[in-house]
Amino acid sequence: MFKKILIANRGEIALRVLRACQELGIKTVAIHSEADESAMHVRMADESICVGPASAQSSYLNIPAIITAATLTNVDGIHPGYGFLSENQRFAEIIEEHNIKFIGPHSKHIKIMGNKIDAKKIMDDNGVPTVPGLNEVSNKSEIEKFIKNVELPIIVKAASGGGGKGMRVVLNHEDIENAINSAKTEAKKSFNDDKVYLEKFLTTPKHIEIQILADGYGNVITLGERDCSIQRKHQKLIEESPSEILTNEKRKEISDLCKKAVSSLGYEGVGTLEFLYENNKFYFMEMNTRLQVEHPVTEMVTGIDLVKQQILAAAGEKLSISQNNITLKGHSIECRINAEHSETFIPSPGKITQYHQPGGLGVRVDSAVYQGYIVPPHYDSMIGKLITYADNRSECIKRMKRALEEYVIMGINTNIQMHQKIIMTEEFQSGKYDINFMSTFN
Ligand code: MV4
Repeated sequence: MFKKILIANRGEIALRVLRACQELGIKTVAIHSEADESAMHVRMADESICVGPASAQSSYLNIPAIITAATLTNVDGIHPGYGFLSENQRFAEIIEEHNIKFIGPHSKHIKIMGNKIDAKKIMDDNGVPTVPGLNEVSNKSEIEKFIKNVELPIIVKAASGGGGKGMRVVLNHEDIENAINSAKTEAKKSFNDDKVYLEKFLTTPKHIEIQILADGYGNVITLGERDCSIQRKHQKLIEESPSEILTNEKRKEISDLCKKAVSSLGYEGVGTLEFLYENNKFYFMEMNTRLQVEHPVTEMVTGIDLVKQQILAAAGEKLSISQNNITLKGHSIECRINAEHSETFIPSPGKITQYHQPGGLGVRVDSAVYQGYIVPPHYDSMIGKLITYADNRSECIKRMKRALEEYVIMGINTNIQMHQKIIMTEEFQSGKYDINFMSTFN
């Protein structure tokens, strides 16, 4: 088992990992930027070390500084959290080269899934249904054939993409060439890789993802799904588990396919397979090789501590849970609390002058902020996650409504009111919303 882990992250996820380590009896090292000297993750860790100036590029993304910190503090593991270096193949490799365990999958699996074309090929080869697509866009007649087959609209995506960058929806024939070229230019600029591919554009899908957990002995389990369809500009806002619209048969069918594919890959650790879901069919899009922001809703309905399991698997332990032990019980919803203006969605950093967080049965707040804390302008605007749990969905929504009403954050703008409005809409209440929900919401 690990003796000491360095947490290469900040904010609520650094605390989440810290807490798992404390329960496992593992010492912790926090890294921080000059702007985060008084951050909660620094205060809660056993040791802390400054890795650079405020900008993420010179601190939380500064690989040499982080490796130096890890060497100086003599850690035997590094947890990357999400974002930052969590899906950086080179980071994982360098860590291993220093005889430190990267708490995540093998770097080769980060690499494969980092290329969305390769990821789709691998999943397709292993029986997972994928979005119909075309991977070679240099041949005009091949493109014509593809469109004839799937019909417009189509979407152009960057092979190294994610987060909506390098994506173009094509509605009309005459726009295809321009869309491919401008997607290529944007992809080159953003990812230094201008490779793009085409997919049939699904117009009203849900975004549903499957959580998996694997050890180094070929054991893989699935922990149900999360419905993440409430998103804006490719930022998720609300996630829930289970999805209201899935039957047990559909859930088991897709879970079994994911399990088989992940197992034949030899993948280790936690992972998420992202799907579009339309007309009762799943279409694989990409796989995330990290712990995700929305993991708590899965923890609430399975009763499993995903971060502890992730650390245990990375330590080389056999999975202590079998698929038979997994049952989805009750319902959980997560609202991402962002420091931003309610109308413009512009980030709203600054001092939190008053802070009261909700509590009570079935209410969980994963956050690293406190009264008097100054939200720095240098990083993501998410300042916390409000998660509720109840026996069923309708009770869970009522609990979320109550918890949002109880939440007091003064001094900065937040999206708490927006969440209150969203969860009271007929569409959200029915559970039948799709990825277009936010484009018509105001
Ligand atoms: C799609 C899609 C529909 N059809 N792919 C991929 C990355 C993720 N952040 C959004 N992605 C989408 N991929 C196919 N084949 C719909 C989305 C999508 C979306 C696309 C354009 C504009 C806004 C969107 C919001 C959510 C999802």
